[in-house]
Amino acid sequence: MSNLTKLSKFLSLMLRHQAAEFGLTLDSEGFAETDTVWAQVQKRYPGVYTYKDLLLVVEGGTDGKQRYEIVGRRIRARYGHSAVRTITYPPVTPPEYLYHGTTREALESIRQQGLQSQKRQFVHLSLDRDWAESVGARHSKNTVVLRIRAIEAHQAGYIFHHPEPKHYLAISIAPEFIDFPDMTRGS
Ligand code: HQG
Repeated sequence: MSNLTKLSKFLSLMLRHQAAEFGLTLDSEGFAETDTVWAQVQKRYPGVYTYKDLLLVVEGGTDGKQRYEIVGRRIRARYGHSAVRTITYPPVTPPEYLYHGTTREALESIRQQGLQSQKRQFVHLSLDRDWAESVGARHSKNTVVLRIRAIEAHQAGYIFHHPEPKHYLAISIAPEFIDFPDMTRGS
């Protein structure tokens, strides 16, 4: 793991999952004081990182994900939060289709219950199939990409958010808005 990836994972731990354990108070949009976050980085990794490293991580990962943002004196994770804190985002109109990469093992349950946010606050959806494939591949080799008829769900009252160029979020997606691949053809 590169040094900056390690720093990014630590920011994720603080800003997505365990803010209180690091003395951080997230506001309703998920922001914390950047000074406090930076102090925690220095405490955990004395002399390892410069403030410029923090800014580099915020600028974006080599994988193109913009996981964090700094606004004024505050910093936040744009997406990925555990359900421990309710983060609010403005609603948006989604594109016609969005994609979700999951595992073959989860399919039956998703057919029954639809997509549920599990341990996070939101279900994470991607703009394109390839991206969804790589999200699913984090969990298993048996990746399945689902197509979400997002605009139809939106018209039926589902609320979507768009916190980062590659990601859309929704609290859940009912099975009726999900196009499942025809597994009998091995697709
Ligand atoms: C599955 C990463 C059974 C769902 C990525 C997924 C992403 C169900 C897993 C972001 C289900 C949750 C989030 C149901 C959903 N029954 N399984 N009813 N509904 N699932 O990690 O979307 O690199 O919480 O398919 O890029 O994999 O960290 O969500 O497999 O954008 O910045 O339950 O995290 O970003 O897994 O990933 P996760 P995810 P970072």
